[in-house]
Amino acid sequence: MKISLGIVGLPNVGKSTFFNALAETGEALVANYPFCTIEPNRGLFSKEDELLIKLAKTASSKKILPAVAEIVDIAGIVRNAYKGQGLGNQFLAYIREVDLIILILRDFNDPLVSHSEAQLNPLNDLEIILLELIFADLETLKKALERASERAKSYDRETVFKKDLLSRLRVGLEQGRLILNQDLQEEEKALLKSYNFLTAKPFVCLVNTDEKELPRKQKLNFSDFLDSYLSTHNQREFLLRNISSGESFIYFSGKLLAEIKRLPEEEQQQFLAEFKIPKIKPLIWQRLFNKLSLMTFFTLNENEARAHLAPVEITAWQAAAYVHSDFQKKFLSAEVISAKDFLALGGWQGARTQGGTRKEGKDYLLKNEEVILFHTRS
Ligand SMILES: Nc1nc2c(ncn2[C@@H]2O[C@H](COP(=O)(O)OP(=O)(O)OP(=O)(O)O)[C@@H](O)[C@H]2O)c(=O)[nH]1
Ligand SMILES: [Mg+2]
Repeated sequence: MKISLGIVGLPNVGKSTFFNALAETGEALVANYPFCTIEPNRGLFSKEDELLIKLAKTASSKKILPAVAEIVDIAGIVRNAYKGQGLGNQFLAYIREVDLIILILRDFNDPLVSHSEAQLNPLNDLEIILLELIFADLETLKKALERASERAKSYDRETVFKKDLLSRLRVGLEQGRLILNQDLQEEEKALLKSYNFLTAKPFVCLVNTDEKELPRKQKLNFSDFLDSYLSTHNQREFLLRNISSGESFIYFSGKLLAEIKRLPEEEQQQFLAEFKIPKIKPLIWQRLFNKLSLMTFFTLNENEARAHLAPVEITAWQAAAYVHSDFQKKFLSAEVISAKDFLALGGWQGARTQGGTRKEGKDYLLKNEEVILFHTRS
């Protein structure tokens, strides 16, 4: 399953610096002037997975292939970007492609790195970005509504239903509520998929913090975050309407991440421990699993041990397609065992002789961390 994360934020907030810290392939240019990034930088980052390493050892697999996701470093957004300010609104299309948005907010002072806003206040960054996404969705909605209104004259049931739904979304957006937070039925969500609305996408907030402040700020939840900066009543109302007070942001220091990346592996660990900084990659993976309701399943043989990402509640038949399209076309059955039992019983052979594996059909609902072997027609 291909998963993609997009980095979004005002110019010069450390988006490309964060991209470089995370991406294992691809490198972005980092510079102290705004709009340094124009075309998106794309890279991959993998999930460190101790369970996969143990499974590979037990299955004597030659290669280990961890779960990977794509990360896309996008150009900076500014006020009125939806109208074409800054680099125009072309780059909004790149945000439409991603599954999860990583919002980077600036909370570091540095006279050498200019800031597009007069004051340093990450609450303002957050408000500007969310509003720009709302305005961009309102533009999309306006066009979609015009099309639907023309067609609705024919009174076809589905078009009328769509038009009503789009009108409701518009009212919600005009009241400052992201589509993500609007009350929608599953059927309505499915209907909206093809529009790729920006505010329907889940997002995670990351705050690029002065390194000295990092130990203190790491513990803040969203309520504390709101209390830490100057804000107006309207700003608070708007933000609280869209972000739950218990949500926790990720605090990081772009400067430290860039320094750490230059060190050899052993020294990186020491550095993190000394400054009491948690590793950034596992934090991102944790949010990714949570926001997108993902799970992992494994395929294991002598050649490779591989972790796959999948949405929760996936059937064995759907899972087959994530491994190989042929596995789905020629699906006969799935041999399934939990990773824990696979390890305890010493691999496929031990598991089979001790009755540890089960034969399941197409409709079997996979559970997190199961090992699966697809049997297919020849
Ligand atoms: N002092 C300080 N500087 C930082 C930090 N993180 C990034 N920078 C610097 O800020 C400048 C901008 O960083 P980038 O990563 O290029 O920022 P960006 O958000 O990608 O910028 P655009 O692509 O122009 O929108 C660079 O000079 C970085 O070295 C930080 O935590 N502290
Ligand atoms: Mg950049």
